[in-house]
Amino acid sequence: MQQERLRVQLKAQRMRNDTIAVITTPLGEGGIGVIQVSGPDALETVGRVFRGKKGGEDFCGASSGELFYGIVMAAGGAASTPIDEAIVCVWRSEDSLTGEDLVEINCHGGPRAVRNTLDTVIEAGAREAGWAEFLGRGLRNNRMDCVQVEAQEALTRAKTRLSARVFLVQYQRTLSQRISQLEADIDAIADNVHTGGLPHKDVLNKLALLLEGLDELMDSSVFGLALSSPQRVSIAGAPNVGKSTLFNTLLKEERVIVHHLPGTTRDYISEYLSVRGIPFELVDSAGLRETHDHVEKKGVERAHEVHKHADKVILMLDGSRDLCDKEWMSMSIRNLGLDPDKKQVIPVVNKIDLGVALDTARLEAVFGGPVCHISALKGLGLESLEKLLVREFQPYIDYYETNCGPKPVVFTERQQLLLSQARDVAGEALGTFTHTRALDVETLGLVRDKLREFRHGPGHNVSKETLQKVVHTTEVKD
Ligand SMILES: Nc1nc2c(ncn2[C@@H]2O[C@H](COP(=O)(O)OP(=O)(O)OP(=O)(O)O)[C@@H](O)[C@H]2O)c(=O)[nH]1
Ligand SMILES: [Mg+2]
Repeated sequence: MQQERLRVQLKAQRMRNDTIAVITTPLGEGGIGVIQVSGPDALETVGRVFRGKKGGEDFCGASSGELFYGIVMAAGGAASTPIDEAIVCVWRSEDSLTGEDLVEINCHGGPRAVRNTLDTVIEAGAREAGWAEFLGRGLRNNRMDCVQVEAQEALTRAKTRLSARVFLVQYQRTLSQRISQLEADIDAIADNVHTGGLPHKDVLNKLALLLEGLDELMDSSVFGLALSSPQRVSIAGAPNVGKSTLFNTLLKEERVIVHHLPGTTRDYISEYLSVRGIPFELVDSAGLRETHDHVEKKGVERAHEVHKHADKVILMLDGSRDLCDKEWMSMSIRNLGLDPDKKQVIPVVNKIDLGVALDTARLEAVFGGPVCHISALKGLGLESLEKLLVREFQPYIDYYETNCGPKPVVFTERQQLLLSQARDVAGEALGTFTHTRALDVETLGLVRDKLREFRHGPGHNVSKETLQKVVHTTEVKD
């Protein structure tokens, strides 16, 4: 048992220090594919299979940023066959993303060409690894912290120009710096408690400021999470009110079938949509009604499920006619099977181009908020609908649109959870201090620990579990 554990430990240690090769571009058809080779023997490994066009270059003695143009040859001596042409760039450990010697091979794109080059590098001595392990080395060697790794991952999945911008700003350490500033503030308070240098009023002020800082970051998470995990918006309503027409109009394409006969849409369909830079997943589904048609019935059941799990629901009505008493009776968030506490319902009156016969004042009273008036067919009133969709993000959109400089934004659930824990403990410390005038340094230390974990992961070392929490795209290999 003990021997087995030792064997696993030794293997893990060996893997931590060996030379790895990773394909860092998507395996699809494209002009260029990139393979990164990182580790103590990166230059020697690539040097075994790469021949510079000029010949005689000192590849292994290259310095950071040097570029070489040449051929990747099959491993196995001078008579070996060419595998691909490539431009190779060298980064020495002090300048590289991983904190190790790094060779970047830019070969021809396309799954086969890239795979051939990777296989050659592996035959020359590197071990194939995933992106997570590659980034993990950067984490372990303090080239990046967890927040930067998360930002880099979020950047690869960014759906809108705004999200790419916000993630880049966080990758450039804006959020990390704000967190370390809060950590330093905590240290300063704790130091003053030890030396007894600060009057009670000043400590109180500093604690309140700390809490304010944490709250401000917490507020940003609504915006950041909407960018990293797009909210689901479903369009609900009776058949024929114009749901599919709105779906097409918002997407600016004839994506789904529109017809004057009620009961046209059966399956649900979703597409990504950007509203003022906020990505949403928009869903169209069957119109809600009692029906004996078996297929339509299935569609209605699915539609109910979609609305139940959506983050926001656009509840659409046909404004060109009023509802009958029975319909008004069923017109409430609960009767529609929606949870009033969990989601935002946006009532929308459609077909205003035909004149409004619906009692919209009564509708406003039922939902206790503004009602949107639109014509999905003529494209009228869509701005007000879009405004309502992004209203809770508006201050952040305005901030980023007016180029006011970098702003820290919390953008993953891991970050949000740690921050809310830090905030709760800080609130406790403030409460105790206000009542007892004694500062519990241990409690303050807990806040600091949560913030450290925010930047560096649990235990401040990079375990497989940490990586898996931080990087979702690639499975972390043992
Ligand atoms: N005049 C007018 N007609 C509209 C408007 N929006 C939709 N329509 C028409 O209403 C009819 C139904 O539109 P759909 O978009 O298919 O309605 P739906 O709610 O998806 O219907 P189901 O799929 O059956 O649930 C079509 O003839 C549309 O052209 C509008 O704003 N004004
Ligand atoms: Mg439809």
